[in-house]
Amino acid sequence: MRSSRRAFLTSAAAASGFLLGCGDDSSMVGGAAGAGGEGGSGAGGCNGADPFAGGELLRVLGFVDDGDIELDVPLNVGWDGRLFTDLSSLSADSLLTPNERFYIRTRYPDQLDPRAPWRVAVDGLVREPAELTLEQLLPLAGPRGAHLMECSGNTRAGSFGLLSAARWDGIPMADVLGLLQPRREATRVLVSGFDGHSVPSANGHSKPGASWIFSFDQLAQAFLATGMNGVPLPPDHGAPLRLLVPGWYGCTCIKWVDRLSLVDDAAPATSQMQEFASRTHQNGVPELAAQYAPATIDQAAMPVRVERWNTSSGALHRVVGILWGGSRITDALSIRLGEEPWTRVDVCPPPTTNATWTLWSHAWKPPRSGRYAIRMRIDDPSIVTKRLDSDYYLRTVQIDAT
Ligand SMILES: Nc1nc2c(c(=O)[nH]1)N[C@H]1C(S)=C(S)[C@@H](COP(=O)(O)O)O[C@H]1N2
Ligand SMILES: [Mo]
Repeated sequence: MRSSRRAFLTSAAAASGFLLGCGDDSSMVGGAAGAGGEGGSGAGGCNGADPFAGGELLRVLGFVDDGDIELDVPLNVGWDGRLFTDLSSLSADSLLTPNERFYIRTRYPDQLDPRAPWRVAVDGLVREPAELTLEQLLPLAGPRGAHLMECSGNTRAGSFGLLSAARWDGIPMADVLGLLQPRREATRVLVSGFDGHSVPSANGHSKPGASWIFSFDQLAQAFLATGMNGVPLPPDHGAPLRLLVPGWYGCTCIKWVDRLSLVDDAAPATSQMQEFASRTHQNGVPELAAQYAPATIDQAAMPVRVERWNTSSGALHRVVGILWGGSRITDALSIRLGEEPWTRVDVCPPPTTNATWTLWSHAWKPPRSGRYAIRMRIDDPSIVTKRLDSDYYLRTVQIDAT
């Protein structure tokens, strides 16, 4: 058993009631406080009696098809540098990922000199090329709220651990753009980040030059992050400046931002946009940035652990998971365990934001031992769930005792 799992079980046993979906809401992210009851005794689920009240958590089951990549530790360097976040310990009071466990995709570039004064070059369709300094930018930074990030290449091999949530500080891109002097033809902005690594990527996938092109509208909610969970942005997460585009895949959230170029609708999609075309569900590989669909995260859901409990009415399992992505708030979530019928899931407290994830849980009595594929779906045909519906987030649990 991984040490973080062990630590989790210990704390689970120690903190009575901490696993209740409607437990202490004092640290809910995104202002989602208010819907829950008291943690622990008697409060129960939002929809009445809590079948786990007074029960004992016996063990936490993992998922059989996950890779065996080590979680919660930085691996490798440069482009191949990764940290996969262990999501199995998520609870109502740990909905923000601590910085040292926040997922990493590409580690601090070793060719970046941390002592040189940071400058953001401004060029392209501007009246005059310029440079922005940190002295100019940092006074514009403020709290920007909790937002999750997900790598568009978040896969089962990494236990879907390229997904994390933090509370950010930053400078609204609208304010940054207000400092520029765009020419009238400018319709878009190319955001580039430092990408000088002396060690090439082993699989050759990551090409140098991290950059993404956005229309001005697409950046309305975006910000240049300067802080993460109350401290300055850590080096691996793009210090001193990284773009954060709420609701978009991580590949658009350029780290170590050092250039803003104003471009027009004839600008070709950058090599990074082309590299990520299929992972962001584009139609083929768009030639122009203007043809590129917004790389938004569709509504999605997946289980993060299955718990086995001993309750007053016998053995009972609880599937705990997250709901995230999308742009409309919904709790119309259903689960299917193996060949059993689809059943509505308790999303409790109900979601109040799409900016970060929401916990859900589902009490379950497996009819027999064996393997169960766990599928989720959204019961609202007007909500797009392409990735979810392709079984991308399907996970499988092995039940040895019912
Ligand atoms: N300069 C630069 N920015 C980058 C990348 C990169 O390789 N270089 N990777 C992108 C990808 S694919 C993701 S998922 C996010 C990861 O951000 P994180 O490591 O802070 O989680 O950064 C994005 N920004
Ligand atoms: Mo990514």
